Amino acid sequence: MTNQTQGLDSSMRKRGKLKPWLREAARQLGFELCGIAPASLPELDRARYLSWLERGFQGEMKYMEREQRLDLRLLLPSVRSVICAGMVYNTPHPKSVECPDPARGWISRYGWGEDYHLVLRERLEKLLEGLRQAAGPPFEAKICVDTAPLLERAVAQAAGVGWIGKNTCLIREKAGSWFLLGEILTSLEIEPDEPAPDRCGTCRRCIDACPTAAIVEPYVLDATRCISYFTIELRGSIPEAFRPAVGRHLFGCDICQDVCPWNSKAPVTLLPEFQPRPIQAVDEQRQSGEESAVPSTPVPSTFNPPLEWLASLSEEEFRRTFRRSPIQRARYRGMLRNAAVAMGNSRLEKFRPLLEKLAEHPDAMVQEHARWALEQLGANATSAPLQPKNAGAPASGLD
Ligand code: B12
Ligand code: SF4
Ligand code: SF4
Repeated sequence: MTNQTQGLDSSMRKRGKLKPWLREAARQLGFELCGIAPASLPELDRARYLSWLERGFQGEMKYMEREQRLDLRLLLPSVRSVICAGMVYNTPHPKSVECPDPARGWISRYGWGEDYHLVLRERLEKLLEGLRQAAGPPFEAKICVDTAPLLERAVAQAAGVGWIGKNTCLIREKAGSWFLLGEILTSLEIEPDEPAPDRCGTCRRCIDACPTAAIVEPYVLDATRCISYFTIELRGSIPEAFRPAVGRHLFGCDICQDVCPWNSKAPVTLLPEFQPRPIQAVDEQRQSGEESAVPSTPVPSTFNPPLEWLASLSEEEFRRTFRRSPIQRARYRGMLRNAAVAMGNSRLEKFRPLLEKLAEHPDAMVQEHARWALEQLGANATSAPLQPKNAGAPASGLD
């Protein structure tokens, strides 16, 4: 924030200028989007969330069952307003649907760089610091980024930041959906913004493109079918029926956003935090001339990396490479599991030695996925790789 915005006088609130100040301060801190929501959630969102839980769509994500999500006062008893901020993480790199090479794996766009929880929180702390100076009398506040029990998209929609699309992502005209959300709950009374209207219209591209038919109805996502859930949240085995449809995804999935027309001209960020990170572990190995099963092709970054690179990382290299990265969440064994599935789906014989090695891994889950992958090579070694669309997934709930 510049000195100009920091040095606001304490009568700012009375003059009704707090909101424009907030938007400008947020923008200077890198939040392209900012809006104010009232402290209570719309009734419809509450009902939809409860119905989602009743249908068991949270799967193993037990943290989703904490009903504090319905009452912001349980997070901050004095809450009167929520400042919702969105930060674009899109970069000029191609989309997953434009990168068909089966020998490379897809790490979802938000996973290329720094952990967004840290990036957003650090900046929200600065915003709050500025707000304390600008708003006058002391007030209470709490910062949330993703992990707090809060329905972030419902709150952001109420704050006019965007609308919840049929793919369940928050979308905004011109900005698309490649942005992440963070909030400041505050005891300050700030005039709320108008909720953003739904602009999905008759489009259903995301529903049709989802490889696992996880968007079971427009605006309703069964997380237990979503590749993002399988590759990041699930700690155990990926259900066999879904493995072919997981394709070459290593961490998360971007397909339902890649195909969204509102993302066709989405803005990009220059923030270094969101750019793909170089794969240092491999570079270091190369420089030191260490023998390893790393690929012979160049491995510049986390953008669309060769599968054998990930499958060859030691646990220590994994930790070093993904320090301060959201990929840590999937854990080492989870990423090996995902790499095995992707290598199996590639049907490429060149992965056989690596898969045989993973089939001997001390972790039983990694072993089992590697054995499954070897069967895929054996079953149809000469055929073309599976296409992502509904490949081998159980019947869709949409038909
Ligand atoms: C659990 C979770 C997941 C789960 C479940 C996702 C889900 N859709 O529920 C999994 C692991 C699958 C996941 C995946 C992803 N996630 Co996530 N995730 C969350 C988390 C922690 C909670 C989401 C939640 O509350 N789900 C519960 C359901 C009920 O909520 P909902 O889907 O928003 O449901 C609303 C609407 O669908 C609507 N609705 C329901 N029925 C109906 C019917 C009609 C007719 C209408 C109009 C509306 C409607 O009302 C519901 C309540 O408001 C949030 C952070 C947070 N604390 O909120 C991040 C969050 C939603 N995730 C985020 C991201 C980036 C992703 C991924 C893109 C990551 C990736 N590339 O893999 C994918 C996107 C997948 C997708 N299509 O949603 C961002 C989304 C940013 C944005 N612009 O929307 C969030 C907000 C994190 C953040 N702080 O930025 N995620
Ligand atoms: S599997 Fe991929 S396309 Fe389908 S809902 Fe999940 S993130 Fe979207
Ligand atoms: S692809 Fe179409 S239906 Fe899906 S979220 Fe985007 S605009 Fe809405």
